[in-house]
Amino acid sequence: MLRLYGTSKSRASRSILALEELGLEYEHVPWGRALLDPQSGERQSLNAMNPNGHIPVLDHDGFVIWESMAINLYLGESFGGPLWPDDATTRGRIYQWSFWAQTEMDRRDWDVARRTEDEAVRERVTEAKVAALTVLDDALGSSSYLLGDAFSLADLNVASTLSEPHEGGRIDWQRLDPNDFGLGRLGDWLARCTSRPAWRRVADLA
Ligand SMILES: N[C@@H](CCC(=O)N[C@@H](CS)C(=O)NCC(=O)O)C(=O)O
Repeated sequence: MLRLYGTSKSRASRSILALEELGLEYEHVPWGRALLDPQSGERQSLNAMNPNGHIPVLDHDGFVIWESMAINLYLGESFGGPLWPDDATTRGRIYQWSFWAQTEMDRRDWDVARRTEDEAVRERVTEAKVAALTVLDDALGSSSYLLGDAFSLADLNVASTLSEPHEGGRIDWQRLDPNDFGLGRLGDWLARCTSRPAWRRVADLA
């Protein structure tokens, strides 16, 4: 039994997408707003499962795991399928891009730009973001997907870090359009990923 905790309007969407793309049966527990109340049952239960107090958390037959990318790699390894290649070098690329998404894009220090009124800070963060996105645009080259012609967990993990399903294929809370920054390959790739049926299904979830 697979149970995923966390609203789709959060980083939990990455792992919900992995469950959907892998075609797995799972129960979704859309914890979100109630977590803001330290006394709520949801908050107490979440803290008991994840000492960091964050969603998503996956419970697989009593094995509890947190961190969205770790959950997705665990799902790939456990359930395989076309998103999980047989050879170690191709899997290495999936690890590479998953860690890249976490360290180069999902940056805590960039969160300050969200809360500040200081335009200069916002501009600096946007510039840094575009520089990192250029690495991704270059890596795509003439390929449809990060590992070649087929959608893989590398694409899922990176695209879902850039744009949650309800963000309409735009990047982060700023809703950046890669085409506005001359990153056309990235724009096309992101549109390909975020228009997949799984993405549309998850956008409609609580
Ligand atoms: N690196 C973690 C980050 C998880 C995270 O920051 N989750 C946020 C939601 S997007 C959260 O749980 N916020 C509520 C809280 O921290 O109380 C992951 O990818 O799973």
